[in-house]
Formats: sequence, C-alpha cells, structure tokens
Amino acid sequence: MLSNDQLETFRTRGYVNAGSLFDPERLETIAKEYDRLVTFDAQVLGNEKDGVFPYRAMLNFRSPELAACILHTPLLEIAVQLLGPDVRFWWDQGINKAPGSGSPIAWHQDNGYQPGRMPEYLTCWLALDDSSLENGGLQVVPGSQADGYREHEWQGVHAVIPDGTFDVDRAVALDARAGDMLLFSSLLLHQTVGNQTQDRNRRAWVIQYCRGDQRNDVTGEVYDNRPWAVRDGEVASELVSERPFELRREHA
Ligand SMILES: O=C(O)CCC(=O)C(=O)O
Repeated sequence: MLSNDQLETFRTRGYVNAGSLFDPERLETIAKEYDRLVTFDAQVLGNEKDGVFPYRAMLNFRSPELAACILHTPLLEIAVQLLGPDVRFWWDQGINKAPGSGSPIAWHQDNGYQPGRMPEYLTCWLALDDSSLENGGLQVVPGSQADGYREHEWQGVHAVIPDGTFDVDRAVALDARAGDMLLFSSLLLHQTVGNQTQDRNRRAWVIQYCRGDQRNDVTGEVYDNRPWAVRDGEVASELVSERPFELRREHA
C-alpha cells in the first residue's frame, strides 16, 4: 500500500516510486521471461542512425508467469488506492534501452497513444536494471498531469508532444534501482533518453491499469475487452474479459 505521503506525492507530482513490490525470486522469474521475449529478433523501435532497441507488446499473452504478475496483490492494492475498487488491466510492454541504443522515446503522455479513447489511467514502470539518464532512463515534468491532455503529433509509431509547447526546463530525471516500481499518471509528461553506455541494459516492464468503468470517450464503448484485475475490491484469480482483445485491430 502507498503511505499517505506517497499518495500525496502521486497526486501533486504525478508520479511516485513505490519501491520493491516483488520479492527477489519473483523478480528473477520476471527477468528470465522478459529476456526470453524482449529481444532484438522479435521487434525493435528507434532509428538505425541512433541505434534501435528491443520492444514487445503484451508479454502476458506469451508468458503465464508474467500474466500472474499482473495480478500481484501488492501491486493491485495500490491500483485500488489510485483507481478505486474496480480495476481492469489495460496494457503491458517490455522496452529495453540496450547498450548503445541511442534513440529516445520523445516527450509524451501515455494518453497521447490513446487519442480520444481514455481519461487518466495508471502506468506502472518496473525497473529490471538500475536506470538513470546515462543508460536510457526517464525524465518527467513534475505536476504536468494537472494540466490535462495535450495535443500530440505522430512521428512514425510514436505520439510526441511538439517542442516549445511546454516548459522543458522543469524536467527532472526519475532514476530507479533494479526492482523499483515507478507509478505515474497517464497524463504525466515524460520521455526516455538514449542509452549512452556500452555495457548497461535498461530493461523496463510497463504494466497499465484503468478504472473498471472506463469508456471510450468517442464511442462510449465500455472496455470490456480488457480483463478484470480487481472487482469490488477482490483481486481476480486470472485475467478474464467479457470480450476478446484483438491486438492488431486496436494497435496496428
Ligand atoms: O521505458 C521506456 O523507454 C519508455 C517508457 C514510456 O515512455 C512509456 O511506457 O510510456
């Protein structure tokens, strides 16, 4: 559970480090499954000039061990604190800013990837390695979630907030130790820089949750293709949704 101070930090700054929520054995399993799935051979992002890096969406589809971690009680107790007693799982992805992968993921809100579809939701960023600006870590603009949604433009597959439309001087580095779970609002402005090191991976597994009654802002459709994680305050025993989720249709 988050303490009152942590809750206050999340509400005012838009992010908080929840520390270690998985024990070392579980983290080892996560890292093993991640390394099996998030590889240069499977899929990469970034550009050839600056150096590409491995990316993979919905690891839970390919790993029962990782699917189980999405229903990890200590994580969901926090999700309930932030989203209420009904929570659906929204999305997960692995991103490894591998050594020498200099491409950034430029400034955005996670909502920028859901144009017209979503109010605020919750991003949980699990560091599998120590992460800092040297090896491709996060920068955030504290408090930026309070100003709501900003216009993004598509740059290839990335939704990006154009330069000059916010005060980049307010950005701070959001470092993490391996095992830390960073929580942030989907409206928080953030980016990750390139990995300048030659020997340090920067692996992150990102898990996102939304409120159980989340609707598509445009069509009014309830997201009942997203599995329940918590219902009436009870953590689900498996990821089950009313309708199947089609990865290609929604995210091609
Ligand atoms: O981990 C990264 O490099 C990027 C994470 C990010 O920006 C996101 O998940 O929205």
